[in-house]
Amino acid sequence: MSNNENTSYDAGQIQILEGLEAVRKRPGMYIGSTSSRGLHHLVYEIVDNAVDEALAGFCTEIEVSINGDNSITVVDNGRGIPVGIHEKAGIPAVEVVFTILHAGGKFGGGGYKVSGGLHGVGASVVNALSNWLEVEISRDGKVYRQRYERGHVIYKLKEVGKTDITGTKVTFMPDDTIFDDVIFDFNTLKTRLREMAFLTKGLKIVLEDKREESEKKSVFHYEGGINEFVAYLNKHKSPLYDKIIYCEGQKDDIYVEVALQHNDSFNETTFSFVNNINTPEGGMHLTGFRSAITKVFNDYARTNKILKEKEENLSGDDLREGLTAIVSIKIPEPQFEGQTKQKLGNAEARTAVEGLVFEKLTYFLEQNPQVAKAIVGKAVLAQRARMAARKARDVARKSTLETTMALPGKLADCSDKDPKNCEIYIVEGDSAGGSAKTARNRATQAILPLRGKILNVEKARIDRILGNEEIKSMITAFGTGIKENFNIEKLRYDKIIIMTDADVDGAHISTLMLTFFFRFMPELIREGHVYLAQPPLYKLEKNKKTWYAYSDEELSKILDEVGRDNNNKIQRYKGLGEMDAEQLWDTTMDPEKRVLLRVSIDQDSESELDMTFDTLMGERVEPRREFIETNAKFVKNLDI
Ligand code: TSJ
Repeated sequence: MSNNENTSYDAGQIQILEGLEAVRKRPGMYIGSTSSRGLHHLVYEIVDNAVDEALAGFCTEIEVSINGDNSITVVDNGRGIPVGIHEKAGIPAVEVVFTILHAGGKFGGGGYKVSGGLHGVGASVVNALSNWLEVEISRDGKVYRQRYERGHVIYKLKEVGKTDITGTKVTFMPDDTIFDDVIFDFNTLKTRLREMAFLTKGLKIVLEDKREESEKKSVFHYEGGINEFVAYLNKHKSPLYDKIIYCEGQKDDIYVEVALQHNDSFNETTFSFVNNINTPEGGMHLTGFRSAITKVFNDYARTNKILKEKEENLSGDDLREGLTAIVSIKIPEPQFEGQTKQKLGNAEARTAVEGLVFEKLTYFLEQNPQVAKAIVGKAVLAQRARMAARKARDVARKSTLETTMALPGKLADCSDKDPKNCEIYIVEGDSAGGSAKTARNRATQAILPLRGKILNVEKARIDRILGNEEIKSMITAFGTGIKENFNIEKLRYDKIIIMTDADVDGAHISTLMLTFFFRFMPELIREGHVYLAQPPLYKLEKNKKTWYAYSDEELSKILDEVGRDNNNKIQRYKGLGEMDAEQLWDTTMDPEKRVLLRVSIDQDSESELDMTFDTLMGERVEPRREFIETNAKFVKNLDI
């Protein structure tokens, strides 16, 4: 009998190691990547388990520390992971959690699990990808401990002391042979943990950096939950009304929470979550939210005769102008769809959200007629602007006799018609545009010169934006259309390259263009079609040889190599216009030699990015400078 048990234990052990070995062989399959993003996912994975304990109602506080040696400790005050022998596995339940793949949260009853969504791969994955991991559990008056190294058990679970508290503490050191870089970034963790705290009202999350030189601490604790999330997102904006509208409730086994407030801007900022996981592609819960908003306000506007009988309904877009909202649902078995598995597919989520929001919002508007009037009033203005814009577009279309939209006159197009081979340079200023036209490879490189600063789309309504010449030229040149009519298949160029002077003004112009792309054609950025050209800052000539430097450091390095003497002729480029066509080609446009920066959106902190654009493009001057300096944060290096 005992012999038998031993055999199955060994067999089990072998399977376990094979499971964790698979994780070490192909870490990307489990955590997405071994980049900094994957590294930080290890922390979220462990924290998610503690948040599950909070959702189950047994944990009120989670503490996350970046330790001096760059290991991570996560502590909660929950019940403590069970330590009894797991029936099937024949080992303590806690050991199952850390050594068996996909065992996370699979025992213990009921409740919603954060784990099981996009990450939620389980604590065993973190264990497999750690140099070492230690777990300490306080429960039933005792403290238990176990240690693992690269997933292997170092000693059996043992009792190490007595206690009168309960909870779980996990410390791990990520494996430096697996991750590109094992240094944790305080701000990255801070953003995600803040979001977790907003989404789990009442839960206190503390983040502490204990590394020398960088000691700091942040505490997140929101009794108001997503209400406070909306207030936070609207912090730098002017709300249209004081209250934040909040709907909460349960339909069948789906728990729904929605918070919203309009501000006086023209953009919508809605973030949706399923079991605390961001769903940037939306899905059924978001669809339900949107139809409820459209229906409730149109009903209100009709009932109160704000819309006359013969007038058109307000569109969803009209009603969502200036809307900031959080839609958060908890659902026992989420189905994720789409290419990136980030879109909620459960049809019952749509009915749950739509029904709940319809009911609660209708009641709220009856109680708060001033708020209702403010929202409907803004939507009516948006509707008028939308109709004016449509009229203008119709006129524009008629004047070109319904042929395909004529390409802008300023565009020097390329001759190759296969988008895969083509790129378009958006160039600041006519003179630089002229050099670029001379320099380019006519077959594959198109040039679109833009005059002066482009319109700040954060501060203009749609009719003005679509009336703007520079913006019109970009839209027609790209061929994709915008917003919900955007179609990536129609993109006429594989690369869209922004080329501006390497100074503060140039950075500002780049940012204005990125803002436009982000608001009107975000897929362009998401799918990696947008780039920033990198013109050099210096030219160095010596003994008939030429070097170009793209930064002060690089210039200094070159000078060290060639010798710092009187024969050096250094030119500092103040703008693209100072380069002749040949220089522009050699330094910035030749695909063989140039360096491009590919623009990307950090998916894990899209709400922060939205705020960045807002602070940058709003009135306040102070935050603007800050952004230009941190611009590179959402710009990723890419050598081509
Ligand atoms: F990820 C992890 F496993 F490493 C981990 C789990 C890390 C941390 C910091 C906390 C946790 C965790 C797990 N905290 N609390 C729990 N709770 C349970 O595992 C638990 C406790 C009791 C019962 C029960 O039915 O009595 C069930 C469960 C799942």
